[in-house]
Amino acid sequence: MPEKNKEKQMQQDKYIIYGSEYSPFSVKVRSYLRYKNIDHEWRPRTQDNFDEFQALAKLPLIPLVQCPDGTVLQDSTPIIEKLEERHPDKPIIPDSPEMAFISSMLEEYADEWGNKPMFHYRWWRDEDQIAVSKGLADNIAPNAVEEDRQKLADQLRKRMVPRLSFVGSSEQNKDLIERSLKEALLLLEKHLDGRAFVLGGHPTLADFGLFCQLYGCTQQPTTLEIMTAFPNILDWINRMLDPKAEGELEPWERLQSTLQPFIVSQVRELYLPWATANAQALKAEEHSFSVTLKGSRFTQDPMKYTARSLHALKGKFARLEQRSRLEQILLETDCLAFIVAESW
Ligand SMILES: N[C@@H](CCC(=O)N[C@@H](CS)C(=O)NCC(=O)O)C(=O)O
Repeated sequence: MPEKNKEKQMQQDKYIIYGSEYSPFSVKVRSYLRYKNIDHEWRPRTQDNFDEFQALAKLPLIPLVQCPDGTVLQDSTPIIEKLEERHPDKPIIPDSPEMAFISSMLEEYADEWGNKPMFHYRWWRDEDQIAVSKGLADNIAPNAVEEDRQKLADQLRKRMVPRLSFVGSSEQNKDLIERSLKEALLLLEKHLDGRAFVLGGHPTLADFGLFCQLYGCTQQPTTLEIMTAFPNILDWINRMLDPKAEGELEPWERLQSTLQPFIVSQVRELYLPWATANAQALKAEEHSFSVTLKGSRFTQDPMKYTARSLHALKGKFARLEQRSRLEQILLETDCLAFIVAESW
């Protein structure tokens, strides 16, 4: 077989993931593929392969996974859930229904709220805008001459800064978003003391969702500086870039003393009231909504995707046959009323 065809043939035997080192959701799926030992090629989306990417993409978003049979998958949560069905070894969804739900709820919080501080710090201050746009341009145009790369960095910075409002980053919301990251780091640092992964000895969906947003924070000068005070989190991020199982998961009773404060602070007091208000605003066809979170007024334009994914999370709860243990945990963390409420 000619060398070129052999190469093509080999490519068809594995998954191809189009992504970027600067895209938390792409890094999340790449870590998952690495953990599962699923044969794959990480293909950074660059100027050179942009047409190839566009021909495959239904949405203009990364990550995009092309399966060996040619099927294209997008959106990190369904990508992982689909691959989990096809590759059941080393499951990342806990066996126990209550911990499976907690893991999904933490992932949902990370995708929808945890992304806010990452994105806000990325594009708020000059120093971070300059560093990240340069890093992005280096990734997108690795073969361009320096002058063209600088031009691209300037264009990216100009394009991305106005997108801050998409995640609700504004003068009014800035303090709450920044405080939310610092509180999350303090609580997670304690939880990861002497613990390899969020739910115990191996990674679950919660780790993949949480770590990638915080990995993004290590690429930005302001958040990198903040994160140097959290060595357990930095070690865990390093582990999560190429995770290996180290042991069994722990039951809620063993996790509770440090995981419950994290869930209350981040899921109960931020993600759930915000996502619920977001869904209600969409239902009422409002163009903007406000909600009080941790005593601060937070205003944002509603996001359809967040309403759909909150609905999907609630569906996971509603479909559970045995949920008395989970109900008890959700009562203890004060999340239950939000999970059972009609919102859509
Ligand atoms: N819900 C999606 C979100 C994906 C997403 O927002 N991707 C960003 C990068 S992290 C993106 O592609 N933005 C547009 C671009 O980079 O062209 C997922 O989980 O995959």
